[in-house]
Amino acid sequence: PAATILGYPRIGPRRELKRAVESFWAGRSELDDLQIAAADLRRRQRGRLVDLGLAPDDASIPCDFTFYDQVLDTAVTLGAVPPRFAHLLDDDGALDLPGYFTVARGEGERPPLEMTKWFDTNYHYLVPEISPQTRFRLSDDRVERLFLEAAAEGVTTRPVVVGPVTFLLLSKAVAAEDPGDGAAPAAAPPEGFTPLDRLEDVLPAYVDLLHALGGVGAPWLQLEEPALAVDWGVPRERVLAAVERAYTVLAAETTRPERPALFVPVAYGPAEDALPVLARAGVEAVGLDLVRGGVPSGEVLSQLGDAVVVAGAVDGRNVWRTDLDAALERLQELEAGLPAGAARDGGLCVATSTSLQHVPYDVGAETRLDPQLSSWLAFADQKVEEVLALATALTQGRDAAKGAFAAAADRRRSRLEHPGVRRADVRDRVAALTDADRSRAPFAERAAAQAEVLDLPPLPTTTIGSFPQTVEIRRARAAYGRGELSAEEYTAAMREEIERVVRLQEDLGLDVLVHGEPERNDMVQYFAENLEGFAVTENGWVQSYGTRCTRPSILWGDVARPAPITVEWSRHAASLTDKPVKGMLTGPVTILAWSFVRDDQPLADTAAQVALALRDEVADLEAAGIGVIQVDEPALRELLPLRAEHHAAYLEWSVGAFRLATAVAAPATQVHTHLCYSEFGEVIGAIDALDADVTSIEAARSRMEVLPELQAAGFARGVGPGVYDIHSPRVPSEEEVAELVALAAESVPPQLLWVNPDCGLKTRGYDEVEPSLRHLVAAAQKVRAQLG
Ligand code: THG
Ligand code: ZN
Repeated sequence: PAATILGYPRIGPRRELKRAVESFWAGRSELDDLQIAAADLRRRQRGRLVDLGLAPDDASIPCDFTFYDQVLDTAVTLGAVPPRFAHLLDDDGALDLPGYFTVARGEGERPPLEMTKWFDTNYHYLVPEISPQTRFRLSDDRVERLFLEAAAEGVTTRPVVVGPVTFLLLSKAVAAEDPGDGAAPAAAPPEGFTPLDRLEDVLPAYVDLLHALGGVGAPWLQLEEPALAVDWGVPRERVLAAVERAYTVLAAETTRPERPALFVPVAYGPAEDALPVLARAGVEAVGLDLVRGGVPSGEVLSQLGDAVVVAGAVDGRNVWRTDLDAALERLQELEAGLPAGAARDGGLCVATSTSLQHVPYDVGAETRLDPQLSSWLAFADQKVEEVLALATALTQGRDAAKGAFAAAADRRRSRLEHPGVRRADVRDRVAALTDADRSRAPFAERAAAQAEVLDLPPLPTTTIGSFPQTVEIRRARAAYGRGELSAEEYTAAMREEIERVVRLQEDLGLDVLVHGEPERNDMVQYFAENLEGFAVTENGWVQSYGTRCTRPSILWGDVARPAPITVEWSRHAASLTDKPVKGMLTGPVTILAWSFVRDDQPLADTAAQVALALRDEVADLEAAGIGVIQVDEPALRELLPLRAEHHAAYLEWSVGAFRLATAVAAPATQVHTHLCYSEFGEVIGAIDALDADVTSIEAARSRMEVLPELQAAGFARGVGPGVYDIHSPRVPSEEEVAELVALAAESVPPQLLWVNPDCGLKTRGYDEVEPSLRHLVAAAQKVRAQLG
């Protein structure tokens, strides 16, 4: 094909798949209803892509549907299901759809596969568990079935599966376990074992898949290898050797029935060294990310032989209209490095840089966006059109697509000239900043001042900020959104909820209270709705994991805070109690990480603007008498660049933005932060550099493993390791919590140790939260007494 996309959103333009799956989970519909809804969604998506102009007959249209996650799908296809779920498999090792959901979500004492970030995106995949004994075999015919379903309707699609090297690199090494002992979660693997050691064993399952697809006449298979764009703990030579071996085996597989041609895209970053290896191994097409990586050198291009080059020229991860002229220039530069006439001969294909799963469906579905802002945006459907315009220009000359190019240029100009995109007031403020604006008094001095004002017991107890978002809260917000509830009525309802939450915390005996955040839909969107320079969407849902979605805000212009955002809510909460109430803000890095961010200036500059807006909020909270202020940065780890060489620069600006937001606080004001996810290793120095007075972190699942690491890194400020896991509905016993608190007290001096849950409570119910917090407070009191 001349034009393609690497993938398309799966959840449905109106989240149809989410609704159908959740309704099946809740027992409100049958498996057949779910299958029908999913097939219907797939049919409409294919129709939409054909209508947009992708060819129906040459495998231009990817077939990347999933009920939950594409990595889980690949694991299930290869039979790599952990032994604790072996009872769900039939005699051929196949898993039915309810069983598939069980692996994704767990069941009773059997934990699900772990979930983790998909590269540096806000998507999360399920981590396959691979042991020295995992038995790989082609165990599922879903890939062929989906191909045949489309073929029956006259559309020749291109199946998409995670490639063998990426599959193994993304997997977690575990110990072999006896399937007989059922519930036991995966234990530590043997010393030195890595999933990549199993390459030879997994390849036959891929070979069988090639045969199966050949058998149904699939002309192409997309084997995704995004992991090649990332540094792993494994030496690069070993990764490249695995690529060479894997694709030599797969490409050599030409026995009857003929296999599909292999298309191996490497998205999410540059991987110049991998492309020649893939071409040499004999794959028919390689894909590269021209947005995150540059045009490969002439030397690399000259080694690609007659492999088709699929150039990801349209950004799959952001929502801005492509600069078509700049993209065309890059494509032409690329073409010039390929054998003569490549584009015309089908040797160069235009594509998106990644799957479009990271962007919403259609700007046209937004009715409330400012029309000028809308005109600057390209969601998935608009990106398909951009890919087609570039392909036309490349093969037939720019004039053949001149309408699209002219429109793109107009839109860029309108964006460049918009007064909100460059505001003198905001820029002057950023330009005047000095190091002093990012520095507070020494920690010891602050700690003394805070101890005097706050008068807290040792091992103070607190929560991370949010309390359960009840049905009533959601209902009130929805009614307010529809205009059925006035602003006064809505505010009154939220103030009442805050009062309830404050009373509850007093009753529980917590030391530092929160207002519970009932007024917030999402910790980023809420701030975006209240800051200038941001827009929010109505239908711009993007899958975060499984059936869960977020609507990333669009950060389009210079950022300013027209009025205080959280102050009245916090002031109200503080007026209801004599205990300290913690003000709650979302940090600048997290606001950027979970939004679509302007692409016309460095992230560092945008972060500084957001930080200044938050700094004003911190100052106003302090002036309103709020003596403890938490600025959450759960996404600090998430934006860490994929390549180690870029880590230092990132940490410099991200930490600087946090400090800019918080350093306005007086020494007596206690600044907290909260970080999610337990993989802190690479950012441990940065956590210290944030210079927060207290840092709460996830630690329960890993049983405080991170604390000795923090100690070793010289961290000597307040720390609140989570003492129970809020991701599970289980209520921990007082003894369990006390044990973890005592364990933490072995690594952290009591005057620095805080007691809190792992994360916010908004996704839980009060029936779990109330007893859990009661046990938490009792456990803290017990350990306090033990420590004397
Ligand atoms: N907010 C934003 N991004 C995030 C998180 C967040 N990214 C990382 C992490 N948290 C992802 N986790 C979740 C958890 C729950 C939901 C989404 C992402 C969720 N979403 C609702 C749903 O899909 O039904 C919709 C929520 C809404 O109405 O806005 O439950 O916290 N920005
Ligand atoms: Zn958290």
